[in-house]
Amino acid sequence: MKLIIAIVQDEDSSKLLSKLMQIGLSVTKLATTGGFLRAGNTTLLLGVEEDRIQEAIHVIETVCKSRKTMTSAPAALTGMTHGEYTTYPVEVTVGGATLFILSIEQFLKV
Ligand code: 2BA
Repeated sequence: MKLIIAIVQDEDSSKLLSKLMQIGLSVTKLATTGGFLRAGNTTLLLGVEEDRIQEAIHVIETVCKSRKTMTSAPAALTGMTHGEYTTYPVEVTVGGATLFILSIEQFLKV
């Protein structure tokens, strides 16, 4: 068995959860926050048998779309007192999904 940790955008999470449940995969949904944007995203935990890993990845790929969002990056103000900063908008492409796939030593329900 493997553990898929999938970080997805909130907008995709409901549809993705439904699709994964429809094909009989067990999923746990966590509300998480991205370190860069400091915005909400969703992390799904899926314990998946090895022979269904590609199927799970395919569903995630199909549902999760990449999107562009604006964030602000700090920039030094030229000619201002030392240490003064302003921000400027930066476009960032987020997603589809960030996946970590780990081998599971033991899977128990006690
Ligand atoms: P965030 O950390 O909020 O990042 C959102 C998006 O901002 C990223 O999209 C990426 O396009 C951009 N980004 C992140 N760090 C950056 C940096 N230092 N400089 C410039 N742009 C940066 P994704 O790559 O699709 O990542 C979406 C979310 O997946 C991330 O949200 C984070 O929660 C998670 N994630 C991505 N890579 C990760 C990693 N190696 N470890 C843990 N979590 C990760």
